[in-house]
Amino acid sequence: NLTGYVEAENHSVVIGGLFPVHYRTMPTSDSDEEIESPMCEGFNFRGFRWMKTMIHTIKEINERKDILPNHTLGYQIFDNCFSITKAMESSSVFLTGQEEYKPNWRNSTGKFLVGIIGAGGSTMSVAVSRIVGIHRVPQVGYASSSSIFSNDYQFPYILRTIPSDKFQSEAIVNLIRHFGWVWVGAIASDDDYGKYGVKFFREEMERANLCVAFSETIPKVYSNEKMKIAVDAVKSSTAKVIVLYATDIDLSPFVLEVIHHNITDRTWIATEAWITSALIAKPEYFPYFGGTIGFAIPRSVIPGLKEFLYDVHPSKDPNDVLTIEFWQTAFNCTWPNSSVAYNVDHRVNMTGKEDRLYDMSDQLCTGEEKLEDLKNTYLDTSQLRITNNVRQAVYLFAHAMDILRQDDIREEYREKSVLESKSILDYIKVWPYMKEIKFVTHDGRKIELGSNGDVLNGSYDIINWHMDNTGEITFVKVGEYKFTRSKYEFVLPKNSTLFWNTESSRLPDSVCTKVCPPGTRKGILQGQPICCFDCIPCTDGYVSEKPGQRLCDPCGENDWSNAEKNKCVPKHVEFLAYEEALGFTLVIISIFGALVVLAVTVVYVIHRHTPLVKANDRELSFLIQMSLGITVLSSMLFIGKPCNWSCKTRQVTLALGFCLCLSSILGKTVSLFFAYRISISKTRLISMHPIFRKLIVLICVVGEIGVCTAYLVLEPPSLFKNIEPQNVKIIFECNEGSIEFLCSIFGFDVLLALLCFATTFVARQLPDNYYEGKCITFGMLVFFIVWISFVPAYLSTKGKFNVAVEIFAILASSYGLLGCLFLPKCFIILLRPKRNTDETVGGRVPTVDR
Ligand code: TCR
Repeated sequence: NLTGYVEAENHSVVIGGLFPVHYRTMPTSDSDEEIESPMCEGFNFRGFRWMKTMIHTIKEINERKDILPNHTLGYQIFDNCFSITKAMESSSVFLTGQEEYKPNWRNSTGKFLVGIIGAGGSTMSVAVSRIVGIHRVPQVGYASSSSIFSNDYQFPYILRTIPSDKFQSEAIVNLIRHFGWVWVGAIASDDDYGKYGVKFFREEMERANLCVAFSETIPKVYSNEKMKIAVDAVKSSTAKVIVLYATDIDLSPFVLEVIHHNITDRTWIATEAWITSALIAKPEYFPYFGGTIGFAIPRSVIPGLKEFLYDVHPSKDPNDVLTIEFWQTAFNCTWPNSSVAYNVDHRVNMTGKEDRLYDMSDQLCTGEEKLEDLKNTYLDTSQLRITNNVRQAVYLFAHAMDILRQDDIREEYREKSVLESKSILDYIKVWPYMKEIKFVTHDGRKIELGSNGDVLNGSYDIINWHMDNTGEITFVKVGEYKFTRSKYEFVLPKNSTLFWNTESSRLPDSVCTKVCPPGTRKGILQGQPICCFDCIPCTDGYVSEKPGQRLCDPCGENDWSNAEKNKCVPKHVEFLAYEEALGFTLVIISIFGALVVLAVTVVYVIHRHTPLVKANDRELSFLIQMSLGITVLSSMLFIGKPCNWSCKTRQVTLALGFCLCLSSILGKTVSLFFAYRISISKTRLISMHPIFRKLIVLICVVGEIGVCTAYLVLEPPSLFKNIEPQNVKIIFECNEGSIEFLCSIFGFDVLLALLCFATTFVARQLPDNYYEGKCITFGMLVFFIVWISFVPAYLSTKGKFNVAVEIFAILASSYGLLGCLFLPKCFIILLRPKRNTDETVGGRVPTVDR
């Protein structure tokens, strides 16, 4: 089934060629009795062109006289169908000359091979499986944990008794999360174990929203620069927790490097491949590697193994070179008359730092050396972990063949049982029984393999390195991690004591940036991993109460952030309070005003029979005093926390007060106006009857009351809490209800004021003993000035000042009127009583009707 071209005869040499002339191989099924090379499909024109070009070039060279004149080249070219299997198959054809699917291979034992256990590390297992896999030889890995073997397409004939590293990478991330680390470095060995392990680890970290600070590899062949890169990464990073994904053998040069650079204060997370390794767990490394935490295959006790291991002695078999070497190395002596050289570990020397000196020992071994005195990993049966995997790998074959045997017996028609046949095809028979096998181990553990040859469930021990009293490193089991394909269970009892190799032995923290304190939020740093961030204080009105918040939360409508931005506090309520200086002053002024009004009234009452008081309508004067009292006191309604009733009454009271005041003044000015007209026309017009003046007042006030009532009934003002979210304060103010009504009630007042002014302005020249006209004119001017300047001041202030401006205007205008209208008169009444006599009054001026 191998396709290609050969042209070899008559040539001195041939060049082999492999080209992808097809895109893929067609799937084969397990049940095929006859093993055949897979068929190819999908013709690849490009590959075909490459292949043709090789032939063309060889022909060209053969025709040329100037190059290789006495030789001609032949070729043997195969289509590899872009597949590893085909490529391996054809490459062995190059070497053996056999069509590989009918190979003439035989096991050197002369017996039939059921499968292979091994080959230890993942990278080696990959290589082995490439070759034995094309013949569908089952392979059981006991330490090949890389997740690539889960890929059934690439490695269909590999089974394992060690869990896939996918589980371990997940477990490591769960451990990291458990301890609250977020910023973790990773160092991998430069092989399928480290690289795929770290790849999975990174993916899991990302999924858990944690960050990998750096990820470097330890070179397989010692290289100063490459090692420096890894060590520098560890040294310069702020990550204090580092995952080491490597086997102990690959790791040891790195360990020496760490010690050489005196890198302490790091916490190492170990993978199962070095957590219990005697190569790393040396007491002298403890200052650097103490507190290491990681996962291990659960320990097992294998009955009888210890005795078997002790039953080793070089004298038993002079050809057992491994035992001799074991003995020589263990006891540091040379076995007499043996050809086995004393072995030196070159790899250790390669790092440039001698780990331990291996000298050729002059001492001869006596054979009396006691294994019991030896403290050696070989004899240490306290940590049987991978060892147990080896055992289970053997059992896996045995169980599979046992089931096959039972099936065999049942199929009685079969002449010869498969196990006895010498047919090369027979391991193909065993294979289906190995797949998806289930069995129970000697210590009661269930082993179950999935369809891709991975163990489906299992557990890891969580191991922490402590130092015991004797100065030895002990592997303390602090927890357990159980997993199935979809679930995991992380058991780390609270009371288990953990040793951390940090100052003060506290749990190390490995973060890029410390958690943002309350009051701040995480700010993304451009181009940096999510674990590195800025802490940005919350803006006003926003808070973060817990540490490490991504966003600040807005405070509710009634709340505002405090200065530290870690709490929402009720907003400050603003209104013009009695207690505060401004409010208090205004109250004083208004009460004082009311007292002044009262005083004036008292003076007027006492002197009610004097001409001055009687002149120009006494009653109206009293009304004016009363109304001024009302307006001055109404300003108090504006002070204090507004409530519904004060909002309703304040504007109306004010408007009515002014209305009463102004209409009374109007009553006076109208009569002055008439008096003036009479005086200039010199004709005796009927002067105004006093009742008309009262009538004016009455009509005005009743009209105003009507409008005010409508205002209060239809669209009354009400309390309004001004809660703007972006505002630091809640402003208590009055919503004035209908602006139209408000304008009309005050508009009416303004109209009255204008009328007053107009009439009195015309009549100001009236010779009047008490300057009534001039006083009113002046008072009205003050009134206008105050209220005109009030408008811009009112519009440009906010909150309580707004109210204060209004009160100020009320008081100022009231005081103005009070001062202009009554002060000069009181002056006359009290201090110039002479001027307040009938003669003066009667003699000089035409008296306006009493
Ligand atoms: N898988 C590693 C090799 C390995 C190993 C070990 C070597 C594992 N555990 C213990 C020595 C001791 C796990 C690999 O390459 O797949």
